[in-house]
Amino acid sequence: KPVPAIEIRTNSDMAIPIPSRQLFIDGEWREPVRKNRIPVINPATEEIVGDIPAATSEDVDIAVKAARTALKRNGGKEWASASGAHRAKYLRAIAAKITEKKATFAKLEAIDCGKPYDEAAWDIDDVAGCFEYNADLAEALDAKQNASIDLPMDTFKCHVIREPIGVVGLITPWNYPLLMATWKVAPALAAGCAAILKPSELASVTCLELGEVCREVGLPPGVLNILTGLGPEAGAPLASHPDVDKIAFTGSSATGSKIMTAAAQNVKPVTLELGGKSPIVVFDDVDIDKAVEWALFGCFWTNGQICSATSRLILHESIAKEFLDKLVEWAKNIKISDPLEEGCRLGPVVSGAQYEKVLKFVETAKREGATVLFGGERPQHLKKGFYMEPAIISDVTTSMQIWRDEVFGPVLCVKTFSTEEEAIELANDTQYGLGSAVISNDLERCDRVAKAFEAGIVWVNCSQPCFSQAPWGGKKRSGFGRELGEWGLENYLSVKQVTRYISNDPW
Ligand code: TXE
Repeated sequence: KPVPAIEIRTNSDMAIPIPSRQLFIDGEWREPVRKNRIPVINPATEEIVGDIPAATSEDVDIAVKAARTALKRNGGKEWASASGAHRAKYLRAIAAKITEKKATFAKLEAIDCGKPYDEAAWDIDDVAGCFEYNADLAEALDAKQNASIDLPMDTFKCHVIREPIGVVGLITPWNYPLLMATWKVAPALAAGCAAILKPSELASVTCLELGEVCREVGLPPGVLNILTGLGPEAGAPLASHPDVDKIAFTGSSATGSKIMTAAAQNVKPVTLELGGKSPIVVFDDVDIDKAVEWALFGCFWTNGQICSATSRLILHESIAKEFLDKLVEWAKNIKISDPLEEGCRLGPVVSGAQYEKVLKFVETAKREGATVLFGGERPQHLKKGFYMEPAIISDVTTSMQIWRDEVFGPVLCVKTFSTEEEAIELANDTQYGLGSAVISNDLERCDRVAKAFEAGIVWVNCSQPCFSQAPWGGKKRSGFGRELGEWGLENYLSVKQVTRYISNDPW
């Protein structure tokens, strides 16, 4: 369904050059020690449109030192032990600058990762909102300091101090480049930590621009350092660095497992937001048009490249035919184009490698006996770029790869059910546990199903909405820990009890 366009535009006046940047360390732009760079490829054209610096372990060492110094400077008064209200001013200034540059950020995001411009613009609003929300949390933190604890003995008094956990490493993916970084950077800074952000090598451009924003608002040097580079060369040394106090990661389960192993070497805490294979259960009492719309949105939003994409449609058998006919009809009408083109709803997949991977998933599904109702191929009108028609796949069994594994692309697989119990069993038939959705007019049933879902997030009569205030994270192989809301801030705080003996009697 059409959504209001943000601005009238043509493709030609939208394309902008990729700024040439270095690593952002200690408040300055610095060339990487080994001087290497990684090309930036526009997935819509397959052309190289710029490059980003490639950090290695030497740069990680320099950035970690800068972050540690930032925490200690002026006895910590400048940042770590300053009031939350002081830090909130910087977060608000960052939010304001990003809003001011919204169109530029959105264009860069669209060119870098293939996200439709309108979606990218909404992401940038969310980025600014997340900085604002964490500014509120930083201010509220001041009132929570020195809270006293009731003890069973009046010869002792106890209070609790909430301190920043220290230097944190933040490793992020390419699907929501700046937003995923913000989910980590904003609470880390609100808590008083100093951070090293390592965005994905596939989409780092807007994260580097965040460095420029930090410079413009005068964020104290070393509080946020941004190291672009390859996973094994820049991410791995950050995850295993002995002077990093915590790692927060969003990405694949395989890399998450490596990061957990590396963090274990130094006994440091990790939060992991990993993959998903989220279900959307549709009962037979629904308004079919509305449910079709949520099913499409839930799986094809951001080209299906969302960890929480509801990519398994579990459909009541009595409405299956009508529902699928409509779903296919609507999927055919989704506008696939250059992300900068007006009205684009589906852009290209992020990279050549990811494109090949997604096409192979569809091939394997066919080979295993599933039926492709629509899509899964290059649209005829687009000769270049990593484009694919959204795929809808039925006749799926629970042993097929398409049912079991995360695709991370525009591919929806469908199974039917007849009873509520069967629907729940199918929904939970996955190693993952991130998102889940139920669509029904019977709200009591929705409540029952929501409780039965083995997932960290449940959507009722919708799919994918996400708010800075509400906790986000998974169960099972989708990881652990919660981002966003007050839970997100807790990740970056360490709690210290101070207990004083107040009696004059000797112990
Ligand atoms: O992910 P990685 P990739 C899934 C999706 C995709 C697959 C691979 O299915 O096809 O993962 O994508 C950094 N130590 N998701 O290769 O490797 C890396 O540089 C430390 C789902 O892009 O997980 C990047 O910054 N860091 C996912 C980040 O980890 C390392 C989103 C994520 O990359 C590292 C993205 C290492 N050894 C992909 N190796 C989601 N669930 O949101 C890589 N990195």
